[in-house]
Amino acid sequence: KQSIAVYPGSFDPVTYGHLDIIHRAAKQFETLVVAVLNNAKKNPLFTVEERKNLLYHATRDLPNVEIDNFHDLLTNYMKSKKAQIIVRGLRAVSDFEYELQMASTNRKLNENVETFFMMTNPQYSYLSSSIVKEVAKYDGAVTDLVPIEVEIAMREKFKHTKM
Ligand code: COD
Repeated sequence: KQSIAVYPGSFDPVTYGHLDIIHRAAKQFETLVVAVLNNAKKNPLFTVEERKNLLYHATRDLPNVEIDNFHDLLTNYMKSKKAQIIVRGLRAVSDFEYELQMASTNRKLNENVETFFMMTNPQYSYLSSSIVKEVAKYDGAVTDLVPIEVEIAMREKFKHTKM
């Protein structure tokens, strides 16, 4: 019955793990809004605009995917978009506790909000933005982990941190 779903996250930066979820979720909803959190507590590598641009490039072949950003509470943002479904990805048991906490909090804040979980593609189950940043920082190969634009953007960021 629902036509719009929101896939929220830090996306610092987007990886093939995120993109796998985006492709699959886009098939299930009329519109999928990928929403980047503005004021992440984790000291981000990319600005919100940079993260949005990378997402925009990576999803340009998906006409029903929108890229946006939000600040403060996710449930407030959902209200403004008239959306009631949150999409999240699960990689391992270790994700479960945090995800349950978030889904329950969001439900408490707005009882109409439902969180839909999608299992990771086993091919990407080990993949996270932090791992990708670490590999790129030390010049490891990230070609199979992120789109080429993301790889170039990371190299550019880390260029100055090397001695
Ligand atoms: N395979 C499958 N899924 C994956 C993979 C992978 N390889 N990698 C990541 N994912 C999934 C994650 O499990 C997650 O569901 C999603 O992709 C995004 O991941 P991240 O790491 O970019 O995003 P998070 O977890 O940092 O996002 C957290 C939010 C920004 C959604 C959260 O902090 C939030 O909503 N903040 C706003 C404040 C708020 O409303 N708080 C109340 C609720 S707690």
